[in-house]
Amino acid sequence: MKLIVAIVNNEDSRTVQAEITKAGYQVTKLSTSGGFLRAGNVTFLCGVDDEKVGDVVEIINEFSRNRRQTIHPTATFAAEALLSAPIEVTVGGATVFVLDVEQFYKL
Ligand code: 2BA
Repeated sequence: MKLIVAIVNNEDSRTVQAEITKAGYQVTKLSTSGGFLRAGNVTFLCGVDDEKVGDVVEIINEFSRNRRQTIHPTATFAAEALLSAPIEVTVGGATVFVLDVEQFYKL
């Protein structure tokens, strides 16, 4: 068994969650935020049999888009504000980790 940990943009999260569920997998949604942009994102936990990992990753890939996002240092890093111009970064689609599950219980 594997645990898929997928960090997804807030704007894609409803669709990703719906599609994972529609495909018959169980998923848990956590409200998280990125360390760099300090903006909200969503982390999904999805435990699946090894042979199903590709299927779930494909769903996440299909429904997660790349976005250009601008960070305004004045709004976040007050101390460096005078020195810094806005920074544009590409966020996503999704950041996905696949972990081995040592034990799994439903008690
Ligand atoms: P954030 O940390 O808010 O990062 C948002 C985007 O900013 C990143 O997009 C990346 O393009 C850029 N970025 C992040 N750290 C940077 C840095 N030190 N210097 C320059 N640019 C930087 P993504 O790579 O698509 O990541 C989206 C979100 O996924 C991240 O939000 C974070 O919450 C999570 N994430 C990404 N890689 C991770 C990792 N290795 N471990 C844990 N979480 C990760």
